[in-house]
Amino acid sequence: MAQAKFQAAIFDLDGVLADTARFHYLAWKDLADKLGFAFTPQDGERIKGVARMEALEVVLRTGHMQHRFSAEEKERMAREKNALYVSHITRIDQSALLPGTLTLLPELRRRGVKVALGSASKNARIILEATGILPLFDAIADGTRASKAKPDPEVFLLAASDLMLDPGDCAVFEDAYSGIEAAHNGGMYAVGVGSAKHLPNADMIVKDLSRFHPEDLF
Ligand code: B16
Ligand code: MG
Repeated sequence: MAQAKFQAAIFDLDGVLADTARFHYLAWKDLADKLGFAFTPQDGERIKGVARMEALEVVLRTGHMQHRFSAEEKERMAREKNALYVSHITRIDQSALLPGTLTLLPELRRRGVKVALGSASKNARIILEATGILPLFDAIADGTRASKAKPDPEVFLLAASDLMLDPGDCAVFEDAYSGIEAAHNGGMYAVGVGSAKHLPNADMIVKDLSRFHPEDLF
């Protein structure tokens, strides 16, 4: 499949660069346990790439409790979940990075390709710092800057704008269906990281970043 050459790579964080999705899952499961319903790893698939308050709705719907709580109670639940999540991610180190992260990002920079983050997470910087990869980014667009959740392209468009590039010059790497949609909604090429079964909408699929060949797109 012949592709245009792109000038920038925009990476999602959880599930693409770092193995932090399981900490989101564990922290939401803790809430479900307290509320008295099961939240399985399969249920956890549905919170991937989803912004915090929307993820809370997904969790509450799983237990048929979405109408039971006030806005204030939901804010408190999200705060507690986040405190538990942050307690996990402040303890991680480079070993939390997924295969390929530590080779691909420096290789792209060596080729003159711009490297940006496009993550829904408000905790992205903590993870980049804890894993030591913060200096590898030319731009960081995360949940502290974007107000609209994927599949809205806002976070990816912010990254492109930081790099002063057109969306069509950027290729996005994503592990979530809604993230692939967000890339397409922004006019960007989308590399799915994971399985074709979960990401049928991706332009290209790699199992993980170690399987991606930079010369194919950059
Ligand atoms: P936070 P990504 C997303 O990060 C996660 O996939 C998703 O599970 C999480 O709910 C969301 O960030 C918000 O995270 O609560 O830390 O702000 O995949 O877009 O890098
Ligand atoms: Mg993700």
